[in-house]
Amino acid sequence: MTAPSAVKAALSSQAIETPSWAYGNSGTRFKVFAQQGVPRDPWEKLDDAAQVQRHTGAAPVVALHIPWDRVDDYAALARHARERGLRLGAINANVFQEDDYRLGSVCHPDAAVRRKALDHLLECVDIMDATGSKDLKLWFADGTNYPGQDDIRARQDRLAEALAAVYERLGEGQRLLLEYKFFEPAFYTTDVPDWGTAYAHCLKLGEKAQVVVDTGHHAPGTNIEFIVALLLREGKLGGFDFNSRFYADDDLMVGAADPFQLFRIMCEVVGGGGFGPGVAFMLDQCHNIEPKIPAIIRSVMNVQEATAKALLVDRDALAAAQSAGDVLGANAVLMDAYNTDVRPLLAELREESGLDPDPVAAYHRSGWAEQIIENRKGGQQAGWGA
Ligand code: LRH
Ligand code: MN
Ligand code: MN
Repeated sequence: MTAPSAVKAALSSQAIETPSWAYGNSGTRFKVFAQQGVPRDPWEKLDDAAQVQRHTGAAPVVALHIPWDRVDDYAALARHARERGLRLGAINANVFQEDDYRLGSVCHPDAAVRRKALDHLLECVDIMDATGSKDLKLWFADGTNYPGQDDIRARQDRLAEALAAVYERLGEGQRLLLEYKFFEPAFYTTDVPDWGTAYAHCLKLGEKAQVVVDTGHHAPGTNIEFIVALLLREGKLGGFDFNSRFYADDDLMVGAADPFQLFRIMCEVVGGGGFGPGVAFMLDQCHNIEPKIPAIIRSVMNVQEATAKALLVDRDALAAAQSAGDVLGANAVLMDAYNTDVRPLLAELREESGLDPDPVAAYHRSGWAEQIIENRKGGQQAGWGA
């Protein structure tokens, strides 16, 4: 097994990005359950994110969603983040919540709607300039519900045109991250349904364009780690939207439904050289019925645990077993790492960094939950689900 000191050193460099919308009220299309103490604006979302960082030391980045996090002064918002030991991460564009987008956004048959959507994407790059964010994350709800409704290939052309215009606008060090999702809200065709479509567009665009793997956006049984391995090999894995699913795009806590899958994904990341700057470890989750801040802390810990196990894999032993054709031996190397209890190692790492070994307990003791319930009335809805 890899030496614990090397595992700890690698873990200390991991930055997990939490989504601003995870701090807001959310729900399903049936009901949004408002919770007490929920942030009333983006500033307060960052205040909560700072608590996650304070207790985990591993979540220094926060993703924004525009317009859910619209403010007058984005540079001031970035300052607010910095003052709390945070930085602003991906800017998530939103071209799916206006009446104009009934038939799509950048793939819409009407050029005026496409222009409106593109303008929003370009505005998001302006916001990145102001916040210092490096990543523009694009997810399109575009698609059709009925055969014949629109021309599948023409929609791809429109998509390519919009992406090229956005790509052109990117500055030095900025990336376009394209996210795919196999269905929903469109049911017949989806314009970016899979990694292959996202990859084909990113390949044409150039090296600043990469694919985002949202773990909840695949059909049951999909081998996500294979996709990760392949994208990494091609230099096209931009990052993750981590979450768990049982059925569709459930947005449950990462590592809750299938910690073994998360481990297998992290094994490919570590083995493929994707651990380090370049691959963004973002969460894309909603906490509909559970308290939000502890759920986000738990999610960060779940990612750390899967990462620690992946780092523990004895790569030399694995390679030896693989090249000897030792099927069971190779599998045993992986399972040894997966079955290791890494919680003591992570507790030790936290103590060495001056943190409480138990972040959830430390949060509960901190009094923050009581304070926000007392001080904040009428929390903001995350942005959808009503
Ligand atoms: C779409 C998605 C995408 C959105 C987020 C809120 O299902 O995964 O990343 O921006 O949810
Ligand atoms: Mn996502
Ligand atoms: Mn999703």
